[in-house]
Amino acid sequence: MTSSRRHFLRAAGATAVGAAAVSRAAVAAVPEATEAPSAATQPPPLPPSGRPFNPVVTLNGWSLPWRMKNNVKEFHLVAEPVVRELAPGMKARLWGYNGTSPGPTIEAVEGDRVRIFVTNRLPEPTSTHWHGLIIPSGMDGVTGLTQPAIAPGKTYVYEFVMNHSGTYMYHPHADEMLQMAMGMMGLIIVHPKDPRQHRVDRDFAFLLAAYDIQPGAATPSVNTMLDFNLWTWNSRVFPGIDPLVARTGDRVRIRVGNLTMTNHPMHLHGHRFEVTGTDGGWVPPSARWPEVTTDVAVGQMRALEFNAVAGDWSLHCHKSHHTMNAMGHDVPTMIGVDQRAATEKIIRLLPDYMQMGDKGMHEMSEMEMPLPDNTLPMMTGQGPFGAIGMGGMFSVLKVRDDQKPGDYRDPGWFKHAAGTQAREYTGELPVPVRGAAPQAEANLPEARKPMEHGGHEGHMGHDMGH
Ligand SMILES: [Cu+2]
Repeated sequence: MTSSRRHFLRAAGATAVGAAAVSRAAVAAVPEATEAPSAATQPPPLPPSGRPFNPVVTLNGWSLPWRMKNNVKEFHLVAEPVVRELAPGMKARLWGYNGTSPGPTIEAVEGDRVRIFVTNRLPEPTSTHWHGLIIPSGMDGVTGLTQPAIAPGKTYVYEFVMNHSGTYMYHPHADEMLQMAMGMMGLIIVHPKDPRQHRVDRDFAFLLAAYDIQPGAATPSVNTMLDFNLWTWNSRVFPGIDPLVARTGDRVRIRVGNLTMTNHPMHLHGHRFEVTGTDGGWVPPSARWPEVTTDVAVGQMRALEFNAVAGDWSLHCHKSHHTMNAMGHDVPTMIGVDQRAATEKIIRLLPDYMQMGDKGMHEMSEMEMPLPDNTLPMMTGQGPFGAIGMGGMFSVLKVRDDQKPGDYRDPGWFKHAAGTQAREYTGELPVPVRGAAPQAEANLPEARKPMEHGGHEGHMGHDMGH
């Protein structure tokens, strides 16, 4: 507890220095966003002298306050090391902006002239690229190409007009692989000048980010190319991700940007949605089609819209290994393997050894396994009916008839009306129909025994030769 308090204070203190130039509200807002699982996320209060807009709800995040100076909206980003809680039980040493990873969301209104100061408190040079914004080439933030790198301790200023409403991102364009693997990214939301345009009742946003943090460690491995083990929304994993809370019938928008190294098919249960926007702008209504899953490829943003239906609905990446936390990768497939003989031998050496997985891996979601410090279980989360057995890129859309407009507090679990929920059946069953098997089961090779499992790469290639 003491140590978590220390991290909390250090993160908050570091932020206060950077944000002081912007507004006292920033300082007040940051500690919650840094450390608290902000299940009660509320849209931030609007600073004065901005045009009205419907604020976006950044999951487990916050929006950066600004100050007005001669009709220019001034923001101050501070690139710096941060501590981010990925979910209760695990903190990571990341790099971010103004105390958090991702950095705060920048919200502006179409037509706003903005001036964004970027101060570098990292140990190496950086720059900030404004992904998707149509601005002068010299403001594009590409180190070496459009500007010199921002050296440690230096501040650069960017100034341009937010010409198009939509969803955009910011991230470094200097030592990109490392700086993005460390969590440096943020959202830019440009609201329409006319608030009646593209209007929704609830507007959520998050960035997909992936980290490779070995069990027991806190700093990501920055040279990992594809084999990341923590799949996050706004640098949080389930069950640490805020639920998306709405009222029945609400028009809901979810904006998802992908700054990982692979694509993520985002899947929503219980609704048909349309992709209404990308980081290239709004999709004309005539070009939209219904979906329940949409792929968000690397470097893309997708805005999904739908009318909320009452219930508890999963929203998740459909790559099933992206809804698991670390430790899953090197586990051999054990389904159908009789481990008794091996287990007896191992227990003589390791009395605490547990034999697992021969009936599938669900049991892992129900047991409390001893884990290294600062490591999350692979499959976790408790629902009203038992273990949910998820991690990573998963959250719940909670839609309720009586959720008050503007209220984002977690309403608890859905109460299903009588007769609308799956239940155990103990009555008489019809004879099940089965397809014919192509050959006798006896002719199939046996499942691999654990001892024959060598290495974790290239199974197919090696096994072909045997
Ligand atoms: Cu995914």
